[in-house]
Amino acid sequence: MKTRYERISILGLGAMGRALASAFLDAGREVTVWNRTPGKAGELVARGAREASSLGEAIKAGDLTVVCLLDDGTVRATLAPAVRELDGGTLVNLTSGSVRQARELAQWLKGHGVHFLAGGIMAVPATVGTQGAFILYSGARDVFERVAPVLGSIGRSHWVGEDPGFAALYDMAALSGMYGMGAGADHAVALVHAEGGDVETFKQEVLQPWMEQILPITVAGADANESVPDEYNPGMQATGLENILSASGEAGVPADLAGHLRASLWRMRSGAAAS
Ligand code: FVH
Repeated sequence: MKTRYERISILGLGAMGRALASAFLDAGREVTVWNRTPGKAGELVARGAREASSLGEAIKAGDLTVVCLLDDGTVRATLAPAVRELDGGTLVNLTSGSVRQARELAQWLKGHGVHFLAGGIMAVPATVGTQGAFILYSGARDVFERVAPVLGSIGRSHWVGEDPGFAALYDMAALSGMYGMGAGADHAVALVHAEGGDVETFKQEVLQPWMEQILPITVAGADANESVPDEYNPGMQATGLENILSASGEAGVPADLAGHLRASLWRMRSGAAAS
């Protein structure tokens, strides 16, 4: 199959679908868009995109179909009536979902003759198409190699394996890290606020530089089954968490998160002591 994928069809014009379409337009591609609810394509049409009046029309217009909808159920329900139109075509799904969902979607589309790649977007709409954005892809390597040059317009492309579930796996795992970091930052700010500290100063002058400094050590020490770096000394960390629990209690800030972290570190310390 030889195509340069000049014509891209985007299914889904939520915040992310619009950002993807915009980046493809910036890269000079011929873009056709479709959304369940019409009326979201105005700016894109003004910049040269074409709005399809039906899903089938959108699929036929593209060499490459890029799907970015709410969730896996939405993708299945949307594609089911039009799956015959996709036979022999190439589809990249950038909708977030679970590992099993990605594997099952890949199997279903393969059964309909579709060249498929699963994706996980490591970007927010505002960073799509910039240097900071990167997208995880998994599925057949030859499909990835064919479409990678085109997909480079929306962010740096990382192929993470033949198993179509792996993009979702790494995406969900990375988001888990992000939510943990976010919950920690929320708790930190709540503490400062409750004790009358200057939240903005704390965020800019303490929290951000501290998190930047500690991030590589935290990531390196993330696998409790591996040897723990000296700096991570779980015994010291578990004792240190007691101080956060005390500070939370004194400030009247719920300490659930620190409580969970303490339990986890105590488990790690027991494991380290046993080995
Ligand atoms: N936005 C972000 O920051 C994150 C970054 C990482 C990746 N996620 C994932 O991207 C998917 C889409 O996210 P989104 O931000 O575009 O989401 P919305 O703005 O809420 O748009 C949702 C689109 O899905 C369509 N849709 C919803 N339900 C249905 C349905 N039953 N049938 C057909 N389409 C449906 C919706 O259409 P409409 O409501 O305008 O008619 C939008 O096109 C998502 O997986 C994130 O986890 C984004």
